[in-house]
Amino acid sequence: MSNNLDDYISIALAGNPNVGKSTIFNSLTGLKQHTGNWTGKTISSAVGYYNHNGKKYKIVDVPGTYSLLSNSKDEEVARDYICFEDNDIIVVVVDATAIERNLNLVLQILELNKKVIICVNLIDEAEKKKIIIDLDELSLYLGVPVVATNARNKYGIKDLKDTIESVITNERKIFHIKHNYDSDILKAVSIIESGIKNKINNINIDIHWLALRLIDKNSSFNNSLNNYLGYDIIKLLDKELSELEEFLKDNNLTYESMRDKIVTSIVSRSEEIYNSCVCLGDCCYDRKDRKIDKILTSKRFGIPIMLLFLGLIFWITIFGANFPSELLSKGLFFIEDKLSELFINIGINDIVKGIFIDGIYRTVAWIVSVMLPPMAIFFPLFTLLEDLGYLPRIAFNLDTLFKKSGTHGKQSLSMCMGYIIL
Ligand SMILES: Nc1nc2c(ncn2[C@@H]2O[C@H](COP(=O)(O)OP(=O)(O)OP(=O)(O)O)[C@@H](O)[C@H]2O)c(=O)[nH]1
Ligand SMILES: [Mg+2]
Repeated sequence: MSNNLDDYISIALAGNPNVGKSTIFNSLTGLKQHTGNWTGKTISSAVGYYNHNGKKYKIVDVPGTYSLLSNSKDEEVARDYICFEDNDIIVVVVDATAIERNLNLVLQILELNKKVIICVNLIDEAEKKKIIIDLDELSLYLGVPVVATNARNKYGIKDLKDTIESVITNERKIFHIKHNYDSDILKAVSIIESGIKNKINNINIDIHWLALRLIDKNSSFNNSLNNYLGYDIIKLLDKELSELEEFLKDNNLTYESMRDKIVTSIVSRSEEIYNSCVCLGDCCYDRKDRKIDKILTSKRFGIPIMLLFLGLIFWITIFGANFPSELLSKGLFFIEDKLSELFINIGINDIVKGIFIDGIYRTVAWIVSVMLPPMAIFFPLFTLLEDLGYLPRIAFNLDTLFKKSGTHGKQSLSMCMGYIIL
């Protein structure tokens, strides 16, 4: 391995404490970084190296942290490393059994607008607890690739290496999804953002993120930022910061209330994403149901799918009934012949025979052989649609149309049954 560190692609392995970062680090590098079942084992950043598909990677096991916004001294090292170190990619390790809590840090790291991959570790523990995570949906919400791992038995480690490579080579794109803050935050951010744009050139940090951090007025963060930049950005932005103070005063806001708004917004977004991507036990079926429902009742596909379903049922009913109808009529008319012979043999009067055999029996035989097979086919199929819950969707799809003639969408179902009976 060459010693020139410029040759290496640098990876920061970040995440909440005790989510398996060091175990992943060891699996990737073959090293033996200290792991154990208590939090805060990694207190300084360990560095390791590995090769993959001819490329050389340098990976840093960053100490665990819950937030980039905290004032805690313990978390400063991790925060500064994640925010200011010029890494090629950040792999955020999350605990599959505590996705919602872990998403807070994920969303904060995504705001940096850097290359990020989410590694959902402890997937085996999640399986045991019947926690089902829709990784594709999670990836869509976050705009970055999501890989599932069980670092203990190295499951998913190869996939993680491949995904890191595909993001580095831009084969997999990262979509920067801006977090939706309320108008007060956005106004405050825009004041600082315009100052940064006008006064500072060649800044290697996302300006929107930087403005968000500056309205937070976190002195520990500001010190680290000034160290990183090599000048006092607060002094440079004094005009904008006084404009911000005025804005806060005019709107009865404080730095604390702004900070609360930012944190609350991230927490509720985490909850929203968690509810859409993670489910316990059987609730996944509900989500699938909702997806199918959307298609079955959509303007575009609702009516064509309905016509297809009903067309198929009518076709099976009408053509499928021919064969049993024929069989039934043959059988019943064979019985009619036998009954006629019996009536003649025992010498029953022609009028009585006419009433019972040619009248009552023949009429019932016709009705049974013509109507029973289509009904025996149509009603079970219709019941099946009802059990699948499709009939209310048909009523919903046709409701607007039927309302035009002063009736209800449900009427379409009685019309379907009436058609078959006719
Ligand atoms: N079942 C299971 N256990 C895991 C997995 N990954 C890690 N562990 C275990 O989880 C515990 C914590 O793992 P660490 O790698 O030390 O976690 P960490 O994120 O480095 O923790 P800090 O350094 O304290 O932030 C250890 O006992 C690991 O063996 C996994 O995928 N499945
Ligand atoms: Mg560790």
